[in-house]
Amino acid sequence: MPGERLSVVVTRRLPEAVETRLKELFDVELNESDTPMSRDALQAAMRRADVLVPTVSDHIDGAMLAGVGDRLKLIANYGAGVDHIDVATARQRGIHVSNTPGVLTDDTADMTLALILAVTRRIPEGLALMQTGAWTGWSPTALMGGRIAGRRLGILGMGRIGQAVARRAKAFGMQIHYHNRRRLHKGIEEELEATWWESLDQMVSRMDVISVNCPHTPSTFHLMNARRLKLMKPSAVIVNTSRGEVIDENALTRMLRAGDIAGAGLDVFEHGHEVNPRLRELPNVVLLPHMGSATEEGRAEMGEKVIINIKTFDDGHRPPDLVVPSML
Ligand code: 8YV
Repeated sequence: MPGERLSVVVTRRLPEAVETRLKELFDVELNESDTPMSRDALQAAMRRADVLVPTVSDHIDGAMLAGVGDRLKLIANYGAGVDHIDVATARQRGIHVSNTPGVLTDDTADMTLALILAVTRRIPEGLALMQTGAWTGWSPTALMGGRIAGRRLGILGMGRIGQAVARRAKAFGMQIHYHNRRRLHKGIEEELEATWWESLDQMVSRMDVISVNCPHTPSTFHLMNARRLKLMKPSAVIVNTSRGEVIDENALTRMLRAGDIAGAGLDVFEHGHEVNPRLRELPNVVLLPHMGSATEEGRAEMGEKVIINIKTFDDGHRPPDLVVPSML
């Protein structure tokens, strides 16, 4: 009915300012518990909402979408990655899906460099020494890591975030290489002094650092499988700020334990927050709790994007960050 406010269900607590603005504009139902909603609660919420604002913690598959009725019209994801949503089925059912691209690029790229440095310069080991009081003073041979300047960085997935990683890594003196479905325009390649590898196998076998920056899709699942991980130089390290599913985590753990790969920096895991316990035991592994986009600024801007997408949809237009299956 004209003038009626949209009913919006938000599945997780968002930054306060985002929640306040959402409440000013729409009839908002919040999940107050700050833990993900159960599957049943989520499906029930989707039945009574015009718009759902989910996060990466909500798995919205075809079976779930089949039982949501006709009311839901927009899934305005709070996040860039949409691999937890069956976008094709949503579209078939007339439900739009939008996301928040662009605003978390710099933060995620910063975290990628932080992981590269943390692993290669052994920062957690130094931190542990200080925190336990075990440091006995400077030594010429203690905690020697590897210099990243001059090293070859192979970026797997050269979208917005991959390119932002390349810019930063270039400033650190690294040599930029990449594998991507599509080759970059010549101008960008020249700016980044980036070398394109059509063959991922060949790139992987020649790099000192691999950075995973591609989304998780059916074609990128386990792209870094046991066979490819084995192609890495034993002195090389791998970092992932994208999605855990792109790396075969068990194979990676085995190789790290055996010393076949020198180290890893992981912000994301194959099974959500269930991290392989063996990974936690390894000194050459830096683990972070999916915090690549966790800045005050980034999370606020993600909220603004969600609001713009809902408002534009409410005004009868196509949400600016509409995700269509052909983009995936
Ligand atoms: C977000 C992310 O914080 O946007 C993404 O795809 O992976 C994260 O950095 C998260 O998805 C919030 O839903």
